[in-house]
Amino acid sequence: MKKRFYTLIILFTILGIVQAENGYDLWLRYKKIDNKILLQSYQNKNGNILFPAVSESMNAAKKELTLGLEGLLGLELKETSNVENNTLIVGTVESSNIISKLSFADEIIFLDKDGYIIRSATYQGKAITVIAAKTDIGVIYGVFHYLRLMQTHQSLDKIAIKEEPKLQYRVLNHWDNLNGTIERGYAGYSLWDWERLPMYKDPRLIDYARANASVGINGAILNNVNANAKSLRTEWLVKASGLATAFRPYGIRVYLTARFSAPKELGGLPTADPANPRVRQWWKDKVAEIYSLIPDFGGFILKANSEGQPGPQDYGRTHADGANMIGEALEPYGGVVFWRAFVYHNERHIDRVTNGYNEFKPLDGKFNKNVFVQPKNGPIDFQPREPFHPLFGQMPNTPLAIEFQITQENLGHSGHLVYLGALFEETLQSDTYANGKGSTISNVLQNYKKTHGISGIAGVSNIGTDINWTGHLFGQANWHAFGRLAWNPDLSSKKMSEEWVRMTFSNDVDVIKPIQKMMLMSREAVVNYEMPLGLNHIMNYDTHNGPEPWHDDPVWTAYDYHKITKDSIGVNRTKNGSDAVGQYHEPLCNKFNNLETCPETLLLWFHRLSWNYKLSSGKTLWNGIVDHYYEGVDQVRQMQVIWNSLEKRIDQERFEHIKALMKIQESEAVWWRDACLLFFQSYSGMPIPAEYEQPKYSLEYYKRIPFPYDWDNTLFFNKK
Ligand code: BDP
Repeated sequence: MKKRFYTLIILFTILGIVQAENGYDLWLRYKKIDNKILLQSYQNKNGNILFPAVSESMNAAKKELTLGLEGLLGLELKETSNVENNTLIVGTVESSNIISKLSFADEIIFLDKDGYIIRSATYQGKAITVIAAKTDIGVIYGVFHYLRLMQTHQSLDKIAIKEEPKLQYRVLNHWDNLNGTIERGYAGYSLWDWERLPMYKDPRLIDYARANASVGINGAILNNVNANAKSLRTEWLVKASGLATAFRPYGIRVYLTARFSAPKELGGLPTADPANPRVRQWWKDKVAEIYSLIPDFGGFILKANSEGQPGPQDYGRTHADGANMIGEALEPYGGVVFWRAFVYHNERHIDRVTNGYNEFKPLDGKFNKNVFVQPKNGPIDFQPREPFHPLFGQMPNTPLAIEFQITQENLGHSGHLVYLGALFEETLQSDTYANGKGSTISNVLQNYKKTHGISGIAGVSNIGTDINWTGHLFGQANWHAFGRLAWNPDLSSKKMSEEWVRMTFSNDVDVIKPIQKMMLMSREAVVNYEMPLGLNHIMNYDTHNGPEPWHDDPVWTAYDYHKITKDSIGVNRTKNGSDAVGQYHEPLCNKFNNLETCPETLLLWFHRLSWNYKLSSGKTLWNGIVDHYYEGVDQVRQMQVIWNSLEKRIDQERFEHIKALMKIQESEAVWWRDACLLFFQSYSGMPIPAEYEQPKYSLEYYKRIPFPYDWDNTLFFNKK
């Protein structure tokens, strides 16, 4: 028996299985620092620790510090009661006598509730390092930052860090159904084990909370925006309270989706009209019940009068009427409402791009003070590239929270490596010109804190039960980037990607540089091979994976999005067209309207052009489109070469995982390229230049090939 055990160990070691990493530990791997000099200096700084932990959150922070020091430095957390040279002191002014006596104690008291200071200081002549915060949750954030300094090999000498989040509500939006499936989720099933909750709390929930807290996320919206009223029934609320208990020490509040018709479906009322006093009372009672179970409940998200969901317009009321009813119910408890602005009419004569603005702009200033209106980053629907949503900068009197999608619904699901840091950054740094130059979306979002006392951001999660959480290991980078940007929307994707690679793979520049290069080129690659030059919404109708620019049925057609004919392609959204440009402030309106100044990346979004239109390169539009699709595939192939060159530097399991997925990405990029170009060619009649590798199959083949994933259509819009 013993012999067999040893044989197995030897076998596993040879196969590299023992050392293999499956990605579960995310960016919190805490592997021993391999640089001897650094290790020594870190060990010196962490030999004595003063960390009186008096609350659940403090204990969680201390546990994390212990884990980090053990892993990174091979040190046990040694607590001391005397301050000696090189003591690390952690806590708040209340929890630590010493912190309360520091020269910068006042600065700590005036920090934001989530803020923290990490500083090298002296106390009674002894050199100390302090991690101090105003609240216990701030201590957690500080500890994660401190560990990150070591994880990314930064010096612990002369530290002077002061951090406060730039946005207050930093939430992950899970599109999880009550049956455990996830709408647009590509990493397994929901992490919420409803059946065994609230008695059994999967330890994974703690790791989920740790990961979120490590990047500053402080809210989890538990269920799908395509709502099921059942989630508000008492028995489900009790279960949700189990999740709230698990997350609470890490500063994560839970939120629920509210189905607007719940007063009818659950309360038995004949109506859900927000003007009806019984309906209003129903929401008040429901909210009171929720707070009795979850005292720090965050609030609700609502998708109303959108894609078939019920809403106030069913009763001739406005979005503001509906949102305010819910807002008023939550207000006494400090809860908030995220009221989504993702609305569009399924009417072909109306330009969908203009719908959100048209419905919400007239309501500016009409919302209760605890209501966020939440537009998606762009005016259509999470495409590889969109201009920013025109509501940003146009709702000065209503706090807007931006919604990004982290799950790659339209960007290759979990089969493609697409680093979204670049997409998020592009949007957040877009200038709305709301108050002249420099009114970036980031600034617009932050400013609501000053004007309305609340500011927020939401990301549609890409997390599921897959062992590595996100299906594609690089999906972790998108979760990380979202969180980091939620805390500080002005971080650069370059900086975040470097940090993530250091923590996820290695601090060796020969690993960092190539991986970063792949990440930073990947967003432009997906734009190129899926929808270049402002093209959009030409993906498969059901799965949203793979090309289907030919989709055309009486209800929905891709033709509205590309409007292809034998002469031209693109949508005229100029002043002479649908005038979507008119929804942007000057000088953007004119910039987009004018062909000479419209960024080429958005050309066909705003303009309808003939195939022979001359691009800035001097090439015709047709040849430009062809070039972009080919470039996209080339970029993926370059990424593949880069990844394959890292074989000896990455553990085998993660290396092979990415290598295999890169093959899928390459073949699907070719699929996108060839199918789209053949389809466009069937109108333009123009050739794909002979020097390019020619499509292997016919357009008919691409129209016929079965979509590789037979997505369960019954989930769509939560039809059950
Ligand atoms: C679309 C998704 C759909 C969502 C909807 C939304 O395809 O599954 O329910 O957005 O955001 O992109 O409400």
